[in-house]
Amino acid sequence: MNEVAITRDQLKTAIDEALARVEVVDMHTHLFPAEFSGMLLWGIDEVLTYHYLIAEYFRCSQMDCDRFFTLPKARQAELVWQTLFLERSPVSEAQRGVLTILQKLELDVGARSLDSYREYFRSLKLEEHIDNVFRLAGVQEVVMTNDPFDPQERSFWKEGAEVDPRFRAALRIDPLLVNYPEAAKMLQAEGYEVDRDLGGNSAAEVRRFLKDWAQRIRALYMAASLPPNFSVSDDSLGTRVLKECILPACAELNIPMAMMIGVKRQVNKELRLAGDSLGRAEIGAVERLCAEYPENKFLVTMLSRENQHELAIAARKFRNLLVFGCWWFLNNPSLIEEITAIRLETLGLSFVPQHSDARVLEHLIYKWDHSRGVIGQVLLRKYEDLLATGWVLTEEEIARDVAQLFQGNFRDFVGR
Ligand code: HDL
Ligand code: ZN
Repeated sequence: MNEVAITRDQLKTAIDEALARVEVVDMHTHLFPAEFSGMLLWGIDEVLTYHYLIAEYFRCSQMDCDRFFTLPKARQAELVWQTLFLERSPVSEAQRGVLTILQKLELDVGARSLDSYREYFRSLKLEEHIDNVFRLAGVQEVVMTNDPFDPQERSFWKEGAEVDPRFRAALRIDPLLVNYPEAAKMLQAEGYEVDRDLGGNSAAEVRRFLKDWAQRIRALYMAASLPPNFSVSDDSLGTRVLKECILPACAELNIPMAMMIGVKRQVNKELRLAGDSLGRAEIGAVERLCAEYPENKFLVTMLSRENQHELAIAARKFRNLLVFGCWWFLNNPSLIEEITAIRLETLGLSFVPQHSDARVLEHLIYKWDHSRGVIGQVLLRKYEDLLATGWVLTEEEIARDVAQLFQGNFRDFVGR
């Protein structure tokens, strides 16, 4: 080994530099390229009306929810800014994220001037802004959430939209799993001979639908979010669709199935997109799928803190299982730190530490800045433990490890 060994007091700089240099593959977002006109959310008013902030706004406001959502987006943003930033210190992760975005865009955070921030965003050309945001966030590629059940998105793909190569696709198919009879109506309308009971030739036709769309959008994986009571030991329609349609199609295409488990949809319908919550799920469902379908690859993230240790242990048992991200309500410094330490201690470097779940373009800036900081601290502790044994480390090896975590593991697993 001809590289220079680094000392304990050089570790932090080496890790920080490796994290700053690595170009992340962000494997789950809700972003779209500029050509999907109108579907990409960006700018300060979209940042301020992110559903994470809407939930926090209603904790501090007695405004009627329905009335709030009838207001123009700009007015909603002003109410959030006034309530969560001017009337109280913005200490929550989502609130702090807004300020990190402004700071990294070199705006005057101390001025607290929404008008001046709006003036900056009005001056931008979207294509240049996308380049700048990817650069600031250190992101090479993002994977979208592409919903074939969304008429607007369906028409884009059917028109053969040329897609910015930085935006990769994932086929999102929740309705097939959580409400197959309803999903079947759309498939029928699209010319697939399925019936609402998955009888006759329906399973083959659902597989054809999945393969058609996965190939049309060049999906890196298929994905679905699943409830806390997700189970595969029943013969429900959802389980049959998973076992007879989705997994065979994924195996044939050699792409993973991503399962995002533990979401409790719409516990408070008044909050709309902000109305979802979480629950602890049953890890046995993940274990049974990985064991019974060794020819399939599973990307799994779970929403409950209580599921994290057992998910890491499940990944120790099945190499066709790749654990990813600190999803949604777990995407907070205290939990990223705890979860990343569990994963490094049980899985070494064989996991994907984070995805942004960015819904608004500028989220890439704050979510990756904050996560790099926390993950870097955990890596520092682990490398310090290594050096304490007399092990020798080089900067090149740290850069190799960081690239594996933030790019390589995902790319190797999806085979792209
Ligand atoms: O189902 C999902 O993909 C979740 O990430 C939801 O979109 C959720 O609303 C979200 O944006 N979480 O960050
Ligand atoms: Zn998401």
